[in-house]
Amino acid sequence: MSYAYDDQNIFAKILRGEIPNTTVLETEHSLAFRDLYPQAPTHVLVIPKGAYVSYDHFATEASEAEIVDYTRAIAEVCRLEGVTLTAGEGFRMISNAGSHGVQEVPHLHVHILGGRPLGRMLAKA
Ligand code: DGP
Repeated sequence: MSYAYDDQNIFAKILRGEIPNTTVLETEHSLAFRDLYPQAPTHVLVIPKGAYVSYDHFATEASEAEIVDYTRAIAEVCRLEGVTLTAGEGFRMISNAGSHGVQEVPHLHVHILGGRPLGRMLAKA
């Protein structure tokens, strides 16, 4: 079964310039911008420009150039935000997928969170 991508999702609209965003970094294949509802002092979303729903979709079907660009863009955002282990106190990356992952926007995004202690990874169910 192939992955279905809805090009009316909010991040597709951001990529088309139809709605504004606060850009942190733009590269050939990736865009990073601030989350509209930040949950930590650093809360940046990093998305590929390609039409991928989730990380598994991206890792399966993206080109090597896209994968390298996206991976490096995530690292560069961490550097720009001062949360790397070389310059700061660390961060958390989260990428939600599908209904069990509670993904609201069906375009691959990695949340980069930092700037304060983030607590345990998951709340107890
Ligand atoms: P997720 O549950 O992983 O799909 O998280 C989606 C995130 O997207 C959530 O933290 C809020 C954020 N978000 C939703 N709409 C917008 C928007 O229009 N602009 C920005 N910058 N962030 C948005």
